[in-house]
Amino acid sequence: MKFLPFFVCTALASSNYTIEAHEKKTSRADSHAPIGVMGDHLHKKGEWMFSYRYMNMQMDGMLSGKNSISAEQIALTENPLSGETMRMGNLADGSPRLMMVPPTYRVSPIDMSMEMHMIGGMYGWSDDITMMLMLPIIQNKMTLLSYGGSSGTNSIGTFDGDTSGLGDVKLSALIKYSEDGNQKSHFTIGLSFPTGNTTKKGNILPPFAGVMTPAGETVEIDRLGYSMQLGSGSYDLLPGFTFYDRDDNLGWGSQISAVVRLDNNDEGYRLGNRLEAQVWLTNQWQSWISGSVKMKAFSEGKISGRDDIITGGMPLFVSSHSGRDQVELSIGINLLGEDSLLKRHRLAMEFAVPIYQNVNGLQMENDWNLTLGWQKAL
Ligand SMILES: [Cu+2]
Repeated sequence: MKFLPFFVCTALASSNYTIEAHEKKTSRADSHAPIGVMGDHLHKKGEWMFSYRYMNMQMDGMLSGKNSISAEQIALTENPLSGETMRMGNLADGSPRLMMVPPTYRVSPIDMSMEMHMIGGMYGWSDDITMMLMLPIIQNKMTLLSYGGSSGTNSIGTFDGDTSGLGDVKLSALIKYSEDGNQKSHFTIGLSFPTGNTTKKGNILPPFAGVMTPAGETVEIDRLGYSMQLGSGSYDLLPGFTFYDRDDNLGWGSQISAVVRLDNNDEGYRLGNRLEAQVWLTNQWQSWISGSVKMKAFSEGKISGRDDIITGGMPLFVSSHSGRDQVELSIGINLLGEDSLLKRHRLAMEFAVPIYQNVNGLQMENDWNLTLGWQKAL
């Protein structure tokens, strides 16, 4: 028993050290998945975490199925929306200028960036259930090329379209399924609310520019294409399952998740359902830095129904030109602050490139995706 006082003294003297050691044990650079993975971890009861992610998805050129298709080829392709009536700006007297959609596409997307600022909050409801709220602010920007006349490949100039605002807010519960040492798994069940605008309008450079209107001057149309809208317009169910295991400094994880559209939106369509699977490997080089490689595959269905106001001479106005299968590879870095001001601040980066894309109809080709993130647990 003479060891007891010694033990107590040592324990008291080293209690600071013990707390730090404990934190180091539970907070490791690799205890979060690559930053592109959402809802990868749980929190302890009463613990808060705030996060900010900047995401940039860059699209370049067009695909027909798996193959690249040039803007000129698109201008020679028949448009299924041909013959529909659309408003293209107003006449001098202020009345709508109604035009018939020409037989072939007159506008082709050249490139697009979809930027997202995502503000996230997590809260440990209990040790087994973590609530997660995600609030996205979206900025879409597209550059397009217009062709003059009702057919042919006489290009008359490029123009930009952009939309921005709040996207669909998502609320999820992460429910612990198992925990055995470093091996953890949880279910996710979430709901996406239709807070993103689906009625954004914009301008296009019309095929009659330079003839009926001044050269280079854009006119207003009543609704931009599906991919420029900011939300799904529907309530979407977000189920998922995440697994993570680690052996010393080598870890691996996987997540299966889905987006199930629960209803048609007010515009008369629903976006396709989405199924996604990702697997990642992590290697922690130091307790404050880990690297990762990840493979992600997803399959997204076509839009069912359509928005009758979305029409015109552009492939992305066709509702069936939506949904795709894609596989991408990414590398990532997680940093974890361990001392003073930086303590428990996390910074992370992930960069992904697609290695396989197969789109329905004619759609833009994904070039790369970048995610930067900051996280802080309280
Ligand atoms: Cu968290």
